[in-house]
Amino acid sequence: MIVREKIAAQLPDWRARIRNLVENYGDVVVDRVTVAQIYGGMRDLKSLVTDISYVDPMRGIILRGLSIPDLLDRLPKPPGAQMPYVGGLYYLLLVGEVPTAQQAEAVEAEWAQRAEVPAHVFEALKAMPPDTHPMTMLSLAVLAMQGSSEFVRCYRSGIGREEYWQATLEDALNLTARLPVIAAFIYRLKFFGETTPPSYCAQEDYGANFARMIGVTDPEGYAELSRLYFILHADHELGNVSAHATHLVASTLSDVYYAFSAGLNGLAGPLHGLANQESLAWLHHVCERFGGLPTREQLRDFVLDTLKAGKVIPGYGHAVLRVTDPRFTAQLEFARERFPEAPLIRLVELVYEVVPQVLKEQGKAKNPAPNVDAISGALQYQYGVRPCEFHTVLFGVGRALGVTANLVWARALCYPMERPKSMTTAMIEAAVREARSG
Ligand code: CMX
Repeated sequence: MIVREKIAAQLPDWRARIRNLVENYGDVVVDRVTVAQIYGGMRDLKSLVTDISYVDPMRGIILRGLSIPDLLDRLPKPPGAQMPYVGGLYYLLLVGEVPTAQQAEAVEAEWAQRAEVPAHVFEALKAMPPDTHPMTMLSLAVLAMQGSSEFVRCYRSGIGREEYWQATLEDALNLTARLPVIAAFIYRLKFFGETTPPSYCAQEDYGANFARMIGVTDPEGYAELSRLYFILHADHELGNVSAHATHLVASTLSDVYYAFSAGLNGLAGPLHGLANQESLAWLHHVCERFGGLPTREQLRDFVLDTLKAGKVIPGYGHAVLRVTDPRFTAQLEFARERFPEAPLIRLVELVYEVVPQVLKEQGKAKNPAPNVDAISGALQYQYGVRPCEFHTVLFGVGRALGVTANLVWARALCYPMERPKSMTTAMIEAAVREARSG
């Protein structure tokens, strides 16, 4: 398989670079830790490594050296499509090179061969109470596939540590192939009571398959959105909760299924992926309150009311970014082109005009600009995928691409188990006293 050969060819050099750093420069200090960072959720604490993506606070996500606009421009596209193959993005993340159309199609073909979901997964989902949240269903479905882990099988058979990544790649390809089928099934089951599993078609790419399986009235348009959506949500370096939780769990040599299920549980929090659900619900509240589009003044008052109630404005702010998220901009451009008159998209634009100003005046949020979640739900709504509780599942399907690419490389480079050290408050107070007296 092309991806495996490409990674194998790069490994000796990567391993030598890391060995050189650790053996010859292991005592070089690259960052320091402040008391504020220890108590403040480790913001900006540089203690993780990934060569797959980097969030530049002023430019946004850079994936294998490419910004979002570059990525959308340079990745190969299915014939007649505006948005690239998702398989091309996965190739880029895994291999580190922009693929040719043939290479992107090779990944798409791998997915088509691997998309069959074990029947017990659908049965497990059907057995859940009808009010189960779709993210619980997705996490459960991923965990339910753990028994099929190729890594576990190979580990038990006694393969060497340096070979672990190959079995992890198998799991990664199987998981990412099956996720669109599972997500579409969750949607059809939860919101329409349909119990027949959808099937993946080898003649269609990842985005088109998802559009057909989920069942929307404009599958061609929605296939474009799906490609864009999965690409934009794939990766955001290693420190975000879903990526880090996945990485942390996998660092114990647990497999892709255990690890990604953990990552999904982190994604399901309202400060992270669930913000897309919260954001659309918040936009609906605005419309309900004002019977449609509010004036700027009305919207400003509504924003202030939200803040006074001690709530955040979902879809705004970011732990690393200090500008408008390019993933927001890419979706806004898509929406402007396709739905210029849609009231919900006009509301998204109005919110974009009003909220940053209010957050700036309030002076708390370090970044008052929108993130990826400020528009993604509104776009889904335009295509008829309306229940906002479902939207974080879509984030999860996209996020799997980035976190599994990271897991393959973490295994390939034999990164160790994570085990940071904690301190007591008394120790930190003592450290402060010592620093002051010195
Ligand atoms: N609305 C209101 N207040 C906000 C805010 C927002 N959108 N964003 C930040 N703030 C507040 C924080 O709650 C914090 O207040 P306290 O000091 O009272 O705790 C203060 O501003 C400083 O926060 P920060 O350093 O700017 O941001 P953090 O790194 O702590 O948090 C994030 C980042 C994303 C959790 C935060 O901006 C937020 O809650 N945004 C809304 C939820 C959201 O959109 N999350 C999705 C992020 C993208 C993703 O992961 O999918």
